[in-house]
Amino acid sequence: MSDTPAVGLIMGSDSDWPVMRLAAEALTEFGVPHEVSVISAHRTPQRMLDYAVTAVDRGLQVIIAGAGGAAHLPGMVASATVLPVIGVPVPLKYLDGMDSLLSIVQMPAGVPVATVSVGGARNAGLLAVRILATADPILRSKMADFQASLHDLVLEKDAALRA
Ligand code: RP5
Repeated sequence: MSDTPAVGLIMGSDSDWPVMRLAAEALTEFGVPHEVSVISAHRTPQRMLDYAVTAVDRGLQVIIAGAGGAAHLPGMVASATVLPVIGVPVPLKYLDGMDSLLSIVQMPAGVPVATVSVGGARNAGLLAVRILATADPILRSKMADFQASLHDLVLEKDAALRA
């Protein structure tokens, strides 16, 4: 895998980083080069569009977009790029992230966003790895090893219950 960022990790505010860093950590674990940016659909709309329309030419293959509240960033980015977009509903102080979830998941037909659970940034990172792995046998093998480690962990915990 080249050093060019394959995944663009964006979020509406730096206040989303404590959640979104889990996606970055998953990508780092798998050695996936990625870039991180704060891009707000509401406060920097032109920057958001510029990011989305230049994403393919810059070599990005997947975009992970996290936002909270009126979370329009993932959907608007998906409307301006052909790349797969994974949306992360970031939970805020009120409404337990339900506002974020519904804002991201309920997309109109024709403009898909793959939405993970509220706060599910780690799974967003892992899903990005799986998407990239469809064309990368080494990444596919790393994902298989990771899944095997999950399996082994469950068996260890199971055995510990009866120890
Ligand atoms: C959203 O507004 C951001 O994604 C963030 O979750 C939320 C609050 O942003 P700040 O007021 O903390 O900058 O657009």
